[in-house]
Amino acid sequence: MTYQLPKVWTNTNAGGEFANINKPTAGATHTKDLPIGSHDLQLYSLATPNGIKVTVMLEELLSLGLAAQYDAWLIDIRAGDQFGSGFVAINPNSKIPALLDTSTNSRVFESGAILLYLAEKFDALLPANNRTEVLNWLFWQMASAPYVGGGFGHFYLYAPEKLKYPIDRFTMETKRQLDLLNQTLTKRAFVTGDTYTIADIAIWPWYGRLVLGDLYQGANEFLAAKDYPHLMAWAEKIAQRSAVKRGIRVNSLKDGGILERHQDTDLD
Ligand SMILES: N[C@@H](CCC(=O)N[C@@H](CS)C(=O)NCC(=O)O)C(=O)O
Repeated sequence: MTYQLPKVWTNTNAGGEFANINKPTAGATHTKDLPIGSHDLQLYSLATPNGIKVTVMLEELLSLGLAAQYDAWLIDIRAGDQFGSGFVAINPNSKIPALLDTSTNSRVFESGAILLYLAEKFDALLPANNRTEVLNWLFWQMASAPYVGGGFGHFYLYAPEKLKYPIDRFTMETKRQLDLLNQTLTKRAFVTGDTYTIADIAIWPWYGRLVLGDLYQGANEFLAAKDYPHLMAWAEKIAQRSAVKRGIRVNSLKDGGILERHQDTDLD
């Protein structure tokens, strides 16, 4: 049905999967302090693609022997935890992931900024001789993934009805991005060259999991993921990393998930 535009938009609640938490205003809706554990790094997150980027990064740093111990606290976005006053003080944008580094009293929000912050803090996974290319792809991911998540995934899976126009539009753009990654990975073992970096860590939870069929049910077939063999091989290779296997379980509400991670949590 064609939408007759009113002169001024008002919120009539369009329905769909996240309608109960979506609203047109920013800021805290209730007072709630965040818990704080014993480590310098306090992560407030959930194992969505954006959340997984950070837990995989932290687990990669730990597996390199770096002192990146952290406390991971679950933020249940379906329950509205992201609108609590403590969380909003760390991320005024009310989205996971958010990080607090108590050693420098820094709040860090936006998953790309968190990856960059941790890479610089620990001098890892951001090679100095390829820094610009890594940042190219890190920023590419941050700018491109909303077409996949907010566009394709929303209309393919979450919208209250299947609408051809937005599904066609966002499927086209998602496939263009998959083709770009596939072409890039034809020439390189990892997205930015011979080594695994924060660019791979940012890109895999979206594009890797999408082609592996772990993001939106059936979407790997719908998008003909088999047509991107180099991307698929890269996705499978990264899925085998032990830090990745650990990272995707932290702050996860799914079976096998570890709701929160603290000092003694055994993830192996
Ligand atoms: N650009 C942000 C996006 C973060 C984001 O969209 N987080 C989602 C979960 S993946 C969220 O917290 N949604 C809660 C909400 O929209 O209320 C980042 O990469 O950190």
